[in-house]
Amino acid sequence: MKRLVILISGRGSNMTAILDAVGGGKIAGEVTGVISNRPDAAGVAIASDRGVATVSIDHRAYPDRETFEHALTAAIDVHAPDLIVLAGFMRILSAAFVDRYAGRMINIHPSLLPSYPGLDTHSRALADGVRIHGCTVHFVTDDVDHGPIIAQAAVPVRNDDDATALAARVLEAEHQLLVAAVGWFCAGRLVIDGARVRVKNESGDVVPLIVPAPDLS
Ligand code: NHR
Ligand code: GAR
Repeated sequence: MKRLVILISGRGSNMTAILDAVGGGKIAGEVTGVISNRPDAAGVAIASDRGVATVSIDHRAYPDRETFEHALTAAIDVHAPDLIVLAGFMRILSAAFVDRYAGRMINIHPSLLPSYPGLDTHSRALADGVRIHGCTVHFVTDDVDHGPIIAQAAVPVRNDDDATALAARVLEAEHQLLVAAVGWFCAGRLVIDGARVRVKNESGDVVPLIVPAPDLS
């Protein structure tokens, strides 16, 4: 069983999707801890209700990123995780931090990277008038939102979409995509090959996911 630590900042719906998939035996792993940089994050209560160890490390209580990350590293390392999942985690991480966990930290990002890195992805996609939007799971590197891409899911942009409606459609895709990617990692199927990621034993489950999605189980 792979040991997973999930980092969150808010609602925790992606975290919950992982907990559900672990509970349902779809991921060969266990979530040993959930860490939030916001003590009031709704996801913290959800995780602790489910019996997962939670820690809040409020970045505002630290003088700089370095001391915050020092505390974060300590909280992560007690779990000796095989994989760290950024699931709606909103703090940029330094090169030193990222290097420590190279090849074992992934992020779910709400756009089809390399389009729309950073924040406010849905409003920016609508402002540009794109007709296809989506989400990406990638390995975390120093170059924010530019690490090797593991998987992507596309959703249509509809005429009457506002950012809220579009975000909701993307979020559904995120939950499916993140569970698939974490499942592949835990099954030892991901190989980083330069800028690309190969999924070993690629079959029908490794299609560019269009929502409504094929069954990934
Ligand atoms: N860190 C590194 N080094 N590399 C990545 O790829 C990272 C990362 C940290 C977070 C998630 C990312 C996203 O999916 C992520 C990827 C926050 C910001 C940001 O600007 C940017 C990208 C992401 C997350 N954060 C502000 C900051 O100053 C704070 C914003 C806030 O607190 O609301 O850190 O989009
Ligand atoms: C998700 O849409 C995730 O992709 C996004 O925040 C949301 C968190 O929702 N992440 C970022 O924007 C990272 N900057 P959740 O807490 O319900 O999983």
